[in-house]
Amino acid sequence: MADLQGIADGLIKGQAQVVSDLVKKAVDEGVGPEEILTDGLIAGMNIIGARFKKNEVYVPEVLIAARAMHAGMGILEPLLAEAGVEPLGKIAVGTVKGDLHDIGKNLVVMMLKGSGFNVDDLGVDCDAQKFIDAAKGGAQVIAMSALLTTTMPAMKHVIDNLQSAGVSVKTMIGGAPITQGYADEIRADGYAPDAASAVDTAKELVAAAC
Ligand code: B1M
Repeated sequence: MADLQGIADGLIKGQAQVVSDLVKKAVDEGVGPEEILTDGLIAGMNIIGARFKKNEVYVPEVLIAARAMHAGMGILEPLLAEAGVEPLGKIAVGTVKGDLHDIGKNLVVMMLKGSGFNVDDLGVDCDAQKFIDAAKGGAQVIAMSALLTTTMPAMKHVIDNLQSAGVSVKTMIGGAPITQGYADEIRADGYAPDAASAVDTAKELVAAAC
């Protein structure tokens, strides 16, 4: 029987091999990739996040847990992407300058790919020029992720720079400290609180861009 709690526990303990084996086993048993992601990997990472906040675990433990998360995500990514049929549009996704938190961004990328978008994953620590180049390269939507309150202003910087470069592109933002109010304040075209709703927002923005 699929052991989603075991996946969460393995992630909390930073046991990449255990996580990888249990994710493979759950897939083989026919559990949907989204269920494995939500009830196994994300459930475990949420607990690590809460413990990190209470200083019960520190950066090294969190990093090891993040590696275990990546090990599991590596197995799920092609399965989530399989659902895609023809590209719904082109979207460039990255974390903003100074922000190295890429787990949420990678989830957004996976969900977008899984929903049929052509995704240009720009990675982490992206400066404004990188987003501008992606827009000039044909992305219809620029999607930015930030996890730190200190890196949120970089989103406004990108939007201002896109405008002054005269590039016409839709922008969307997300990440734990981001709100709809902040999106409105910096004139982002869209905001999504999680990776699943990022897909809906991206669809709306692509439709509006056409
Ligand atoms: Co960092 N960190 N971290 N960290 N870290 C947080 C974010 C923090 C809240 C922890 C805390 O204090 N409680 C805190 C930020 C405080 C603040 O600014 N308010 C913090 C800090 C302070 C730091 C450092 C400064 C610590 C230090 O060095 N002293 C440092 C900064 C590094 C840097 O970026 N320059 C740092 C470092 C790290 C690690 C490297 C150790 C590691 C990152 C590993 C990695 O990503 N490869 C790490 C981690 C793992 C976390 C926590 C524990 C977990 C983040 C995570 O991956 N969550 C986090 C605490 C927490 O969140 N409880 C914390 C799971 C992930 C699925 O959620 O990314 O929110 P999230 O993504 C969600 C949504 O936000 C949304 O979709 C996802 C779910 O569906 N979403 C989008 C995200 N992007 C989106 C984009 C969209 C739409 C939706 O559209 C474009």
